[in-house]
Amino acid sequence: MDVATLVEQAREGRPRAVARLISLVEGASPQLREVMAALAPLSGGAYVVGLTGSPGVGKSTSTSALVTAYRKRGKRVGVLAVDPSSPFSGGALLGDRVRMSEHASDPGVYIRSMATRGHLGGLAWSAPQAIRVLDAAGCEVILVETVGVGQSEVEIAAQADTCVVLLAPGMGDGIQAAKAGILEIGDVYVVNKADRDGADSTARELNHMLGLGESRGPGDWRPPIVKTVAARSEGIDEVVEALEKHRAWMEEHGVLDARRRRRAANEVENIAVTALRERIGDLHGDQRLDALAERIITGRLDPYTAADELIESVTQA
Ligand SMILES: Nc1nc2c(ncn2[C@@H]2O[C@H](COP(=O)(O)OP(=O)(O)OP(=O)(O)O)[C@@H](O)[C@H]2O)c(=O)[nH]1
Ligand SMILES: [Mg+2]
Repeated sequence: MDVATLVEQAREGRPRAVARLISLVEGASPQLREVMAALAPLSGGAYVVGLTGSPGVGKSTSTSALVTAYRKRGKRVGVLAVDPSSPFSGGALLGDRVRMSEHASDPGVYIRSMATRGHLGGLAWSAPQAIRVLDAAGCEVILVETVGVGQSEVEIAAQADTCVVLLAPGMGDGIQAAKAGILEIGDVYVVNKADRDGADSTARELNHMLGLGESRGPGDWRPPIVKTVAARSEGIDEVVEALEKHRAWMEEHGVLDARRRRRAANEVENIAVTALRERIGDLHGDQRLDALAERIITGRLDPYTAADELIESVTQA
């Protein structure tokens, strides 16, 4: 099927076409150029929410409950579950499919898991493109769940319009959160599993830690802390309320535009760096690289100048 037809069908919200387009993204297909060119004028309408937090904290359960909450408000919802550490989509995310199964027959919901398939640039490169596909397909809210709290997961979540950081009682979560660098990126904090002991103290500890870094002026956003029992959908309406408040605040202060510009700039940078790395990678065994190496080991050239020459030679033509 040609790209124009696929894009047209995706725009009508046909799940198969959306799936095909995201598979093209996941597989770093050469057709992506054409796909992205066709999607460019169609996207920009979706509100993108990132959810991150330690494994098992309840991200998928919360995501599923949020889908229900947004559906009640009449919104079309996309869910992207990304696993930067895994080359396989599906495996680790199989459980999620079960948790999301109640939405499987709802045409107003599109759910997809995605992995890196080990290609260069990984999800930093492909997640924004998958988001663009869902956006063009008419999803008004896109929930992006990242598995784990490593650097790349945090980066993906931090690039959303609004970033939700989840914690749960116990596990010395406050300290873990601080270590993972997620105390800086949350716009909304959720203490999930509030049916368990220690939720109040986790919320207090979090509140204290957030306050420590505080140098906020009037009108600045103060990330709220919401307690939830996602498994029973308790507190989920409050999360939606916090999200809507953050969105309104961003719009009022020009932050939404700024974030989207930064996201687009990152995306361009990632594509450019990936292209450059691929071209340089193609040079292995090439005589140009060998010649530079030869001049370095014989003391005729320093590695910086050699790198400049290399960049120049791969960016020509
Ligand atoms: N007691 C309790 N358990 C919950 C709650 N929310 C989720 N769980 C359970 O916690 C476990 C993990 O939930 P998930 O939603 O899969 O957590 P996750 O953060 O998506 O996990 P990964 O994707 O593996 O990182 C499941 O067994 C859920 O049923 C809650 O509010 N209270
Ligand atoms: Mg999950």
